[in-house]
Amino acid sequence: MHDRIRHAGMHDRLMSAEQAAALIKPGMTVAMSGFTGAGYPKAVPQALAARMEAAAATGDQFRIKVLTGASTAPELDGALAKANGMELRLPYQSDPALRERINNGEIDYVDMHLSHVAQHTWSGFFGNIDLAVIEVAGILEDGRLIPSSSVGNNKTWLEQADHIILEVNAFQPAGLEGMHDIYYGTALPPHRKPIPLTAPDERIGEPYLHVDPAKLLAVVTTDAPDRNSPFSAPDEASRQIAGHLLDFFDHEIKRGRLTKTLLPLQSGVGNIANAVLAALSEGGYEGLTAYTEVIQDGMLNLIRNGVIKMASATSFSLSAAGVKEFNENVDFYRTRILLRTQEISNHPELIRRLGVIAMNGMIEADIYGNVNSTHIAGSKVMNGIGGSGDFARNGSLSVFMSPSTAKNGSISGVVPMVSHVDHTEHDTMIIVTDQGLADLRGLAPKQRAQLIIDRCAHPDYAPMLQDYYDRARRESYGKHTPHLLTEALSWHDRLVETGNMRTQPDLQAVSAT
Ligand code: 0RQ
Repeated sequence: MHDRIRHAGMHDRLMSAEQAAALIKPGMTVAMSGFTGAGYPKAVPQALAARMEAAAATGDQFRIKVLTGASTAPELDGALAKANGMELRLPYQSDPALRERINNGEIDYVDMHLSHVAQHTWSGFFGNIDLAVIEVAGILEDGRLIPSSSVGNNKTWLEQADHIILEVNAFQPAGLEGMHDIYYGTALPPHRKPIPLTAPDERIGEPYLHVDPAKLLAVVTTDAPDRNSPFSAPDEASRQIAGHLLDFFDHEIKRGRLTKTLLPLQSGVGNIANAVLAALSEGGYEGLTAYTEVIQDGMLNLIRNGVIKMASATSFSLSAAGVKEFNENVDFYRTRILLRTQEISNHPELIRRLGVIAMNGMIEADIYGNVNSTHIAGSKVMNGIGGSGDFARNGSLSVFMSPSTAKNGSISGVVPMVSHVDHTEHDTMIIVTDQGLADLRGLAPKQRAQLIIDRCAHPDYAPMLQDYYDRARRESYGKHTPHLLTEALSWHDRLVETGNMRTQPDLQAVSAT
């Protein structure tokens, strides 16, 4: 471990996770590293959860506010949620235990654009940051830090927190050193300057994070892998979605709006995004680039086989097999991957300049192209908006993808009106389901509605949508974006009441066919 902690003075701060966790007091605002299950602290949060549980056993409440880069893992979000130790959490999560507490109303969750977190912190919207707990891959002789498998908000946390605890994780490959590009030129208005990045592979910063040694309270050593959840093999719906999208890219190439190298790709989280990446490797593409947040298995494969020549991101999100592949070939990947802070990976200025193709999953879209990425039946959060809004609003193409039904056909992915809006009709350009693809660019609301019903709705739901839309066109108060307001959310209402979006007659009609 001494080769990971090369700064002599830092050895004095070495202590156990339990000793370090004892520095965290109830009511504190604690910023932690971690983005999509990578680079999060693994020991201190668990020791902290044990203290919280001990407090609860004696009738005391021990809760803190937790800020991260994005989602973490059972050792952090899961442990603190189970211990009922969080009063507030931001900006993105995907943990089942945490989700349950949020949806029970026990934790306040600020679901926000990931590119906004740093600047909102600098502006003080989250109050004082008492402490930061940051995983790093190592500490240099001069005290600079080798970032871990994610960068996320770590630069901001190190700068803004009063005190710092570092976890040095020996499991992270030493070869991560040199893979990061930390830009120290961001500022608040009116002092902003153009960010000098014009291609995904450009370096504009330095490979290390800075820390003020005077703020450093503790250094804890760990040797544990990241979350590495498995990806399921692409199912039929995912393969169909990928097929429609690739046909669309070919069409755009023929029309001269894209070239064979496409434009820098952003790909969201989840199985569908992974399936699209897998399909790209069979599409005859080469020399592609990615300007994205997360590198998951599908993207690693594309880099491995040369389809993607270079990827810029802020984090990994790999399966166990992906971690093995990465760790064994880290020297190969270090020349092809750059990890940046999330205010740069998700920066609207850069996404717009580079013309990124944004491809993200969704919960549902409505007939006009408004997209809900986050909520079930309007009130239960799934994960969060993450970076999807940063990319959708600013990309040159914004694609949203979903199977046309969920939960064995009881839910339609296309509804009359979304029950929560994350991406408005103005941000959504392409909607894809297993049924087909709707290119909404240049279309007015009524044209969009008919195209989405025709191309994207499942055959079980298309007649219901057509019936709603036909009546809305006749009876709506206004005829620009026709709606029947008392009926628009009835599909969700029915889902909550009966577990199914279809009415009894609809169900009978479906079972009769
Ligand atoms: O539930 O896990 O219980 O089976 O949602 O759905 O179809 O497997 O798709 O994994 O791509 O996730 C929108 C959640 C899609 C994701 C979402 C249920 C479905 C299943 C997962 P189960 P699928 P995916 C960059 C970009 C927001 C953040 C983002 C997401 C589960 O893409 O979180 O884009 N996006 N960030 O059954 C009820 C519906 C449903 C539904 C799907 N209409 N009603 N349940 N599900 N549709 C990354 C970051 O920002 C970090």
